[in-house]
Amino acid sequence: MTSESRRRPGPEDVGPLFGELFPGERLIVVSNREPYEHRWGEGVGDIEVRRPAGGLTSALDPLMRAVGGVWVAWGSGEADAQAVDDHDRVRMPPEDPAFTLRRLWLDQHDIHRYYLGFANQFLWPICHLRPELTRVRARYWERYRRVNRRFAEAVIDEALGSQPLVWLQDYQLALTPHFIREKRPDLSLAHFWHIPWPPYEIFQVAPQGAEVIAGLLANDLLGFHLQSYVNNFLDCAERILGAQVDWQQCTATHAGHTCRVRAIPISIDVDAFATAAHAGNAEEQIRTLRTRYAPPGGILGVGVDRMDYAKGLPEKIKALDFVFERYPELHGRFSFVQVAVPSRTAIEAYDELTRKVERMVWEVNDRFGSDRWRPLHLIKQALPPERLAVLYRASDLCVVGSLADGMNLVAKEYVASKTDSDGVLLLSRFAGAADVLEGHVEVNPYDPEEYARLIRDAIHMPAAEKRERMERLRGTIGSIYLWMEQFFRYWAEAREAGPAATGPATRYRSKPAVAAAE
Ligand code: ADQ
Repeated sequence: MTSESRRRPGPEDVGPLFGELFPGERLIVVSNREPYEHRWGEGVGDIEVRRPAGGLTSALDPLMRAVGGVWVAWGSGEADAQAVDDHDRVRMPPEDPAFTLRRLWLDQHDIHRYYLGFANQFLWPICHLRPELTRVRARYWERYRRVNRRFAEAVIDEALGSQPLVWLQDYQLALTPHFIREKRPDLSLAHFWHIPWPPYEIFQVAPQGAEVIAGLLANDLLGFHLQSYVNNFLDCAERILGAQVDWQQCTATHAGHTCRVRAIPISIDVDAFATAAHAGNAEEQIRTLRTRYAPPGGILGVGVDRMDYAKGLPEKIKALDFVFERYPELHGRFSFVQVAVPSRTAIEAYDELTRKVERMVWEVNDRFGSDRWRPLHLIKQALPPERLAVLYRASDLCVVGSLADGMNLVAKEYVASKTDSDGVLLLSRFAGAADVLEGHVEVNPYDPEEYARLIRDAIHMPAAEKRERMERLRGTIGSIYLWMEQFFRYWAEAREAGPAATGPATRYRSKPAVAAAE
């Protein structure tokens, strides 16, 4: 059966699938970010519910609605504490309560040291191959451990008297599986790591690397986007922690427990983007966007990224600078809109990046722009996915120029929104998406002249080639629901394989693991 002939699973399929693989079982999802926030409304004492933007939380929402269960997350909304009961629980979604959101609270030190500190100034840069941007501080690590333990305690509390499946998300919670397993060795734990895992040569910089790996190996299943991240992780597990790795089975055994490590590339809700790109007054919105940003009768390019050094924004702007310098025939014929929503602004590297990007955009516009034509537009705003879908559809090409990226959902969102098959996706070879997609134009963000040439070629690409490439892209795009299905199938296999295997005595190459470091 081809990917075209098989119906793409939708949000309505995830509940039944979970029920089929795990009949009658409860699910606890754990993530740093929460799926719903409570905020103060207009009137005195009014509380409103908001869904923070985020592909993953919106994709897990249909699952939780179908399965019920509990979602444990940081209560980050300003009125969150007012909305919960005495056990920090609130039923969600508000219009049709189906699952329990269990909030835990972070104080300023937690946010600064656990979230902005160890998670975002150590794990994020090290996993994105930027050891020079790491900031190693004992207080960050200490607080990361403490907050991870509190997430574990909330899970243990919610699991009291039952044996739910526990699904953890991402790099903020690397130690939580270990802390859960310590108290509840009977629970089945699975984890998805959304960012890359770096090669051993880079990860060995991590002073607490052994503990981080041991924390993750307490899972029964650990998912990454790509096999190369799986291999890097297993290599680190073997060389840093001394875990026993079975390279054939892709498992690692540590402290008598075996964890299966699998590549499961994430995707998006393809139909939701396709539908949004055509919704209601989409045609009118497209005309408005093109009138505002594209030169009359000309070409419009788009980029959508969080303002993050991993996304390669200065490199992209440098390439666009070369486009306008080398190809003057494009003056007044081509404009580029970069949506770059500021994130983690309390961290200096991010603040510096914002200033650098603003300066570079200003310089390009100053050098090449005129009264009637602006080459670059920088939009530093968060846009709802429906508006992004229309912007994608309005654009003739999309440039994703990451220097390192676990997957990159924007690349897939562009393809899903370009239902008319008349766009070109330029995609960095350093984004995970470049490994799974076919039909994009691959760029190397470190080679600005070639990058510029490829943008120029994309502008002139014949319609037939665009269509042929878009069709190949569409055939390889996957779906968030297929990702979930694959994840659950691996999880079911891991459970069927029975209780944790007992491996040989562990040898440590560096520091002792979490258990010994208590
Ligand atoms: P991110 O680093 O956040 O995700 P990405 O995969 O591109 O990177 O996802 C960003 C999401 O935010 C997209 O859904 C995008 O539409 C949205 N977004 C970006 N700018 C926005 C804006 N201005 N307004 C509104 N929404 C905006 C991490 C990893 C990735 C991995 C994902 C999922 O770093 O590599 O693909 O998790 O696993």
